[in-house]
Amino acid sequence: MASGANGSPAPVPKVGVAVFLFKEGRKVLLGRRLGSIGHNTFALPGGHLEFGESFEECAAREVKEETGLDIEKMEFLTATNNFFSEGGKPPVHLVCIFLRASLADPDQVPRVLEPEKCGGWDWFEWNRNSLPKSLFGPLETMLNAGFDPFPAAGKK
Ligand code: IPR
Ligand code: MG
Repeated sequence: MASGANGSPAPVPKVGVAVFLFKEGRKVLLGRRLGSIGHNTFALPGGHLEFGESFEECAAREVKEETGLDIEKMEFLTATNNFFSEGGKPPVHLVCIFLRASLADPDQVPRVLEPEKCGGWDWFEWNRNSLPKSLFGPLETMLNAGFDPFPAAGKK
C-alpha cells in the first residue's frame, strides 16, 4: 500500500451513492448536512458504498438508515468526481454516484433518523430559485451541468 505523510496510509478516493426521490412532480428530497464535509449544505439522502455492495443496495440501505423510507425501482443517472478541501479537515476525494428511485409507498414521510448528521428533510422544487442555499458540492456540480434527474415524460 502507498504511504502518505508520516508513514500513514495514503488517502484514497471514496465512493458515495446519492438518491433522488421525487414528490408532486418536480420536488426532490433534500436534507441539511451536519458535522461532516459540506456542513450546513443541502444534499440528497445517501452515503458511502460498503465493500461488496451494489449501488442499489447502498441506496436502499442509506435511505432507510437516514430517513426510514423504503424505496424501489432504482436507476443509475450519472456520476461526479469531487474533491473537498475544507479548512481544518482532511481532504476528501469522493466519487458520487447518482441514482433515482421511487417510494415503495408514496404516502411515506421522511424522518430524521440520524440527527447528528442531518438537520431535517424537506421537499424542494428542482429549479435554481426554489432550491435552498447552499447545495452540497456534488449536487451543485450536477445542477450546474444542466443534468435533468427526472424520468422522461410518459415514463413512470
Ligand atoms: P454517510 O455514509 O455517513 O451517510 O456519508 P455521507 O452522507 O457523508 O456521504 C457522502 C456522500 C453522499 C451524500 C453521496
Ligand atoms: Mg449520508
